[in-house]
Amino acid sequence: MVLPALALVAGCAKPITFDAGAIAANRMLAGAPPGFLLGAATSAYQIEGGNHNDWSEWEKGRYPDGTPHVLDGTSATRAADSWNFWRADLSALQLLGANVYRLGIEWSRLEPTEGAWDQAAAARYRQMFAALRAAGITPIVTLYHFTLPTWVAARGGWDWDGAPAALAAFAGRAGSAFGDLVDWWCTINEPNVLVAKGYLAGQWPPGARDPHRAAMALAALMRAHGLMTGALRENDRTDADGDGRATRIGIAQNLRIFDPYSASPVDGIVAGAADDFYNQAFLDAVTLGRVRVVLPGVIDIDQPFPPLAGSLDYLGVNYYTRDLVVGHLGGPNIYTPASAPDRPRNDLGWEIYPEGLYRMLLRYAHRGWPLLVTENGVADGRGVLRSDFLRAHLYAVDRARAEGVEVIGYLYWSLIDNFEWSHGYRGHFGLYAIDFEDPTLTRRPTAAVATFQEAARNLGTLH
Ligand code: IFM
Repeated sequence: MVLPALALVAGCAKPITFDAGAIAANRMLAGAPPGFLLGAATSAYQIEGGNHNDWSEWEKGRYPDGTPHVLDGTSATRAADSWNFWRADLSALQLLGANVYRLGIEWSRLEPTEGAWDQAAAARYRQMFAALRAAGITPIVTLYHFTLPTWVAARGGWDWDGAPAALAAFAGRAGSAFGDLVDWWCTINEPNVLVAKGYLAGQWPPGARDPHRAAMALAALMRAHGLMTGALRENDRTDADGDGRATRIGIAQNLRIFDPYSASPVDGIVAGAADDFYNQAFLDAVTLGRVRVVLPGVIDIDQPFPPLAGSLDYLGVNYYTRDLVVGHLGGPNIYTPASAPDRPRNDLGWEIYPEGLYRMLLRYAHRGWPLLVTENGVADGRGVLRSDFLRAHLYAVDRARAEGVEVIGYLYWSLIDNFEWSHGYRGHFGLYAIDFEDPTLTRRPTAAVATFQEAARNLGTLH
């Protein structure tokens, strides 16, 4: 009874279920146009090692009950050491047949104190971008992926009203320093996740559980994105790839399906509210050119903010899973996620639901932005789920494209195993596995590399 009820409340006549035979028969990306972006993604802090910021401080801390902020008390001190092993990452991309790589630059490394600029670090990033381009791999550079320099955190992080301007100044500097090598920029990674984890769940810095602060932080991130776009457009005037455009700017928005668990109105209302705050608020702000965050009974922010209007050249879609929502109208949590019967789960317990990617691509089609899947992946330490996961999610992309959705690329998360925030080294998302106990940190291809290569051959980026 649960699933039909679910479909009814979700407003679809029939639940969408992919057919295993159709997925197996699909020639992944065979119909994608030339120029389709196929590659993988990482973030600076999760792979580089050697960074000092609000997260490295958070890692040292514990909750009041004594448990460490990061499972097993691990840290990203060395991570995958990509600061030194970046050439191994480049080889891994080449073996895949990737034509694009989304990677981050670390704000705290480049601007360790306010207004400073680390020339040696900038030179290393330039070396990486130049090597990628020489290998025919387009860099997509993320400017802010969850970590703040300690000087920003000391002023209050996203509670500091100077934070949006400070991040925009960094974006402008990055635009001038790297713009001759980089056209594709991602301003902010998953503002909604940052707010949910850092300001509602208390699991990431600054460790708050405060809906009012959460809404204010989301509003600050909206302002930051608008200002960053302006700064990038002003400071990066060089068309690095000769396609007539000096910048392509997007955000990477985590999109999660919130389906009501049952036909109970409470599940439906709460699923809708979660969807509004998590999936929709940031994108509405961009569409309307207004900083707008509404949490009924908590806060109602609605102010014009012209820099947001027209600030997206593409929408980055980070898609992983769905939550089946059992809603609560009182108590500390507005919902508890229920288990979907008979669906596989990844190592972190997330439902594997490729139909959700298809649903999201359809939902965000025709909003004025081409869609780029900037992250999609599975935590799978045993390497038994990833190939099928990739095949099924590329089927979702192909099917959406066949129905007229402008999907311009797909990036698997992650290129290599990395530091998975509060899960430490327990979330093995990599197409290449790393044994973090092994001093060589060798990148070892998982079985999914062959599946990725199959897609790359169909696309024509691997011969
Ligand atoms: O590792 C994260 C990444 O930093 C942001 N998107 C989701 C990934 C998997 O949890």
